[in-house]
Amino acid sequence: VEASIPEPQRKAWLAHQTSGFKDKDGFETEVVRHVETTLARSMYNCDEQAAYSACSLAFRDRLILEWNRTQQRQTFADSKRVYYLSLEFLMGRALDNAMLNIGQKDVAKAGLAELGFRIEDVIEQEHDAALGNGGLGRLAACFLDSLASLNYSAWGYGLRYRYGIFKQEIIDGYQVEVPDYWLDFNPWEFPRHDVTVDIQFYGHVTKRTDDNGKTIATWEGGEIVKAVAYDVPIPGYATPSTNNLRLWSSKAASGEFDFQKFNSGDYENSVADQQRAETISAVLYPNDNLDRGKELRLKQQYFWVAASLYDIVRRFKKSRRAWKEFPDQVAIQLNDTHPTLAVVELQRILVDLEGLDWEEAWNIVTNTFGYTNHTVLPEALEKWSVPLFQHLLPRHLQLIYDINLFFLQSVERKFPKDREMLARVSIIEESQPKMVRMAHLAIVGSHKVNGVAELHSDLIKTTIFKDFVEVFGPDKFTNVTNGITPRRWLHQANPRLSELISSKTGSQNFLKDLTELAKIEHYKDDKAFRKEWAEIKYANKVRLAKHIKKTTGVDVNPSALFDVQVKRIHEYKRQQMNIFGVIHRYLTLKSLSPEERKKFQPRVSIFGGKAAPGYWMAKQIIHLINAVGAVVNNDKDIGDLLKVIFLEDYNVSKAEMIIPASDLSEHISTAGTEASGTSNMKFVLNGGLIIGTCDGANIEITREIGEQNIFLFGNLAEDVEDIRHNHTYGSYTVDPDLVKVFEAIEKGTFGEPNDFMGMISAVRDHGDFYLVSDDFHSYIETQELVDKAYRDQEGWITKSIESVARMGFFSSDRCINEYAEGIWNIEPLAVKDQ
Ligand code: CGF
Ligand code: PLP
Repeated sequence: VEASIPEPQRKAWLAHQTSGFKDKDGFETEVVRHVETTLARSMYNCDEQAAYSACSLAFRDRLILEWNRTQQRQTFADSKRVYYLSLEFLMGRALDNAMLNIGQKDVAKAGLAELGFRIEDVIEQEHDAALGNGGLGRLAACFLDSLASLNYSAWGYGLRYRYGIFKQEIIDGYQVEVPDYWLDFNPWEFPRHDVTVDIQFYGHVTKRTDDNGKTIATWEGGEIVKAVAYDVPIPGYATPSTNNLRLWSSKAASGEFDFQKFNSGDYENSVADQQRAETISAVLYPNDNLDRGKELRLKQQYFWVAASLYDIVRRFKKSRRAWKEFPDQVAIQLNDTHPTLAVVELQRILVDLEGLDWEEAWNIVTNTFGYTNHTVLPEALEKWSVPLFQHLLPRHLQLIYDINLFFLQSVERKFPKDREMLARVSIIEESQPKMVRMAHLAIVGSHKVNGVAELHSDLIKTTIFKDFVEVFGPDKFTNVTNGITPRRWLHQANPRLSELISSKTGSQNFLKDLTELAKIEHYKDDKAFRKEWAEIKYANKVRLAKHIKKTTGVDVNPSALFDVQVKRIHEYKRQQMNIFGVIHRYLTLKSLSPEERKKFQPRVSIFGGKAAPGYWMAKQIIHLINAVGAVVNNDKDIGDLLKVIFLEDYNVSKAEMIIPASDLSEHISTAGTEASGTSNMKFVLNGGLIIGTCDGANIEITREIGEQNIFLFGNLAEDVEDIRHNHTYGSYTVDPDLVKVFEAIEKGTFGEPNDFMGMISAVRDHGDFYLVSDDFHSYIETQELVDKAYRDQEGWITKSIESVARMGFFSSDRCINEYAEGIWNIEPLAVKDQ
């Protein structure tokens, strides 16, 4: 790298390489410098917000040096890069993570203390970067952490939404959505006004034949929008590697605004172009596991994919290699079907712009892409109407038809005369209007397709993608079980537990190789170790109890069992079953004498999560939880025996506080519906036990930690279809305990019953699609087993320690290494300590 710096600049460059703070005093100097110059404030009026900003800038300076070096190292190595395309990156806060990954949190803590600040208060100033809905976006964020920590040459590509997922307020028990404007001051992004790409929409296609008889298609007309790059440095843990997340922001191509219109008095329209362009990256669609088919969403997808591919291709072309080497240099992973247009866009670049033959281009395309499926829910599988495509992306629609034609011809050769097979696998659905099936396009355009947990990967092969297994053979389909980064989800979220673990494993190496957790199992009978283990959990619960008091006004007893279900609100995740169970518990307690009640295990039922703004049933569930809380929490007969809490605005930074404080967490989806789940892994890694169904990664968690350490219940995925069939065609009765719960709601125990009738009739009158009634008895019984197990505190601690010790498999490092070996064919880049 050094040799590449021109002679006149080398001396200054070398001096600069050693700048940045090295110790506490140096850190303080940097903070003061940033307060006084970058922020143009004085230390006299430096509040916590300014301290946060200056501290972030001091760390950012360090990161950016490493980021530059990393990019240069990767360019010089000229080896294969992986590009992770995700429409969501749920990053959370950056400062704490940067301090820990760089290994300078202690320095910052001491420095801030000398300047008169508590580091916790400074960290709290940061606004979450919430560019995602839930599990899928957070998985992408964990992957970025692992890619950098493992020294892979990797870039993330996403959209820079001006508004991330909405902020949730609970008013009178109802969810209210408030816009999340998070960009006021964001020290973690670098605008790259020099890196812009023109993106075309609409227009028409003309075709002509060249001198060699080849058809040349040209996409003309329409409108152009500018994509501007914003770069976010991603620090690896305990390595200098600092990767890049590039987010695109949309801007009008035609400059600021139309002066002519302005001068002629047409004020509104003078800014219309600009506003229309900026709308593209304005807001994240707030649906999790639901496709709504809105035009603006398709615009977002193409805008982001086209800008990213332009960037990737430009980088490849600098190496002056032959096109056929593209897949040796570039791997692109499609996170769900959202970026599937990239398949078509690359084919367009190669055929229309670079003049390659169709076959050669298509070989390059299919060897470049991999596709990750995250759901089997039909309402989440993306489809776009053909007329919409025709209007917005006319050339891409033609290419899709060509891709489909060649694909169907190959299918026909393999399955002659099987018309139905052709209709089933076709990329075009012959409906009214016709639809483009994005998952089919993603499968046809990729060399590997993976699910995100074993059960899920099996299910996609036997259900939604069954025909494709016959067409392509089973080897194209594989599994990579999800993982989580132990840096954020253990070391950062639960520092005391991390420290206790390192005191027994002998180092912090378990944060790089999570299987080293196994060593703590030797200490599971060690009295002092167990005592500290329990104390840490209790302290985390005290902290959460304070937060509950502050935000809801309710006092909860930290000695009670904390039972937590935090995740997006969705019928398939079955928060309704949980709250029905809570009502059952309440009714049981009310029916007992005060003496009998005392034998009951006190519980705090904690819920959190956002409902998509248009998801009526999910909003009703939130309302019922709050309505039950309002009654139960004020019932003098009940006292500390049961509290029901809804925590507002669940997000990554709240998750970091809530997860370490749980005794029991609920992962109770209808079997076969939750592809994996990742919060289940986070809870167990923090010493909480799980009550769950045999679904998603719960199954592999059970295999790793042992059946004795998890509370499984409910019907199995393989039986769900038959049970549903029986609901419709056989005899169907609601579970008697659940009937009593419904009666209590209908009597008005929790306020106006009509407010909750949707939830009741879904179970009672509309076929109970999610099997709430079928699983209710088993759920209630298993909750009783939980109470019993929790009363044996010593037994509980043993389960907790054993579980954590056996969680090594669930690191996102393992997961990323599996992608690297099995899908991307890429190796880490050696990094010499500099
Ligand atoms: O992806 C999900 C989550 N809702 O974001 N899917 N989508 N789409 C799945 O439902 C989760 O089960 C999974 O853990 C997550 C990440 O793969
Ligand atoms: N939302 C947030 C804020 C999270 O932190 C997580 C995971 O930790 C999720 C959603 C995903 O949760 P689950 O896997 O339970 O769906």
